[in-house]
Amino acid sequence: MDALLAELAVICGPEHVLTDPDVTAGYATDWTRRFRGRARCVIRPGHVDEVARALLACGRHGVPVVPQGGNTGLVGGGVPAGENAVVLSARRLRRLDPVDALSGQVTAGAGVTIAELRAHAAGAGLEYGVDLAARDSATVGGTIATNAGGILTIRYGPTRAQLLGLEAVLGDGSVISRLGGIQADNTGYDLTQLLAGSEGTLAVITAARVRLWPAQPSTLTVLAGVPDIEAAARLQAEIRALVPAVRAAEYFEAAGLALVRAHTGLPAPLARDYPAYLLADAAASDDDAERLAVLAQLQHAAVAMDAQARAGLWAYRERHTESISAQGIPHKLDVAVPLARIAQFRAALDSVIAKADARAVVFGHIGAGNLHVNVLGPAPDDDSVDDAVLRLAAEHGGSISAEHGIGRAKAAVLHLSRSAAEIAAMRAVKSALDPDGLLNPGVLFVPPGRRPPVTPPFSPGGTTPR
Ligand code: 2HG
Ligand code: ZN
Repeated sequence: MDALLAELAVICGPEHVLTDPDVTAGYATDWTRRFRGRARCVIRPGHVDEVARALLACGRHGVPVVPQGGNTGLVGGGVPAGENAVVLSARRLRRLDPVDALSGQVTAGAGVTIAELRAHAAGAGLEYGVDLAARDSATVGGTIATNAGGILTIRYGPTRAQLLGLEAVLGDGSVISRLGGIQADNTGYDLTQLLAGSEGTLAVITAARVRLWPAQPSTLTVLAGVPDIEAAARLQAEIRALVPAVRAAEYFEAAGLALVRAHTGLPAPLARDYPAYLLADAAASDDDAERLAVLAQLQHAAVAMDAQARAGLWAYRERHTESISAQGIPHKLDVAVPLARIAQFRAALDSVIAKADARAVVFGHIGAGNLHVNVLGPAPDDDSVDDAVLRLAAEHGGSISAEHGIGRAKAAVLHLSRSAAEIAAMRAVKSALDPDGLLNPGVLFVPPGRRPPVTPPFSPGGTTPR
């Protein structure tokens, strides 16, 4: 056994240092199967002190560390690229404190899943403001590191909006901890917010103090057929104008629905087929429901008012990801564009996809302008369609990553969404906190000597010069 493995076995316990390639392969391959490497080993520390000692040991041996949560990421940010790195799985950091009902807060370990945290909060009559299809595997630590979005973003904001403080270990083994839950705390740089969305490049997150919201469960879900994305964008705006407590506004198209139905055997959701669909979910009163009844686009919608019927409608949206994966390895291009330009973007996307001789399945969180463009056809290592779609989003004043992060997948095109000055500042932060480049090298920033930018640089104001 090499010296580092022996040290890690002492720190974490030999049963928590995994080296069997059949076992470590699952930690070194991402959910899409597009990004895969090999792990020197996988460590599963059970306490923040073990994380700190493990990082020090890896640093002494000059071995990089890839922090990983539930491994549900979609941009290759939680798996190694080569064969040298240690994967640090945070799944055993499973602290879950009693809910502090007085402040509406709770402290949770990085390895607690989103479903567990949501159930824990619900037990106290409160709600954790993040929910997503991967809720049973995605973890608190992973969703903070990626600043995950999800279906409730239009109601409660992304993960970073839920955070009051973090406990985390920096590359040099020092522990920073702000789990006191003080809301009024204006004492300099906000390190919690810095680590949210840092994708494992600055620290290993071990626990979080999060705010909880008064529970406001869904009472009404509608699934409406619409002629196109413009109509879906308009309809969600009309619904949100009439009903104050809309929780989600989701979008999918006929092609995605066909894949879902073929994969799951679900029946058609509506009496006839439509080119596109809007799924909206609200904590609606009877008065709200009556107000919605005036909308012509909802005349032929499916309406669900109990949990089972609501889950039935949500299945058409939430089972897209697995149904697409059953077709092959998708290129997942998670973009956001201003709603005012979403129809123009969608039309231009068709010609980009046709040129690439590919097919696209488009769905997402339309209330947030967030579309998941899943492209099937091109080889996993062929980035040309990725570049074209991401450039198109930037040209339409959008973002190349709405909620999944940059990871390895988009590091080479970060300049499409960030200015040179911003990237320089981000690199300076990285060098200050992780001077030896121990944490997640190759994520967020292209490693030196790799592929140069292929597109014109970002210009302030959100559009790329043509
Ligand atoms: C979702 O919204 C997830 O369901 C996954 O963000 C999106 O599979 C995808 O592209
Ligand atoms: Zn999503």
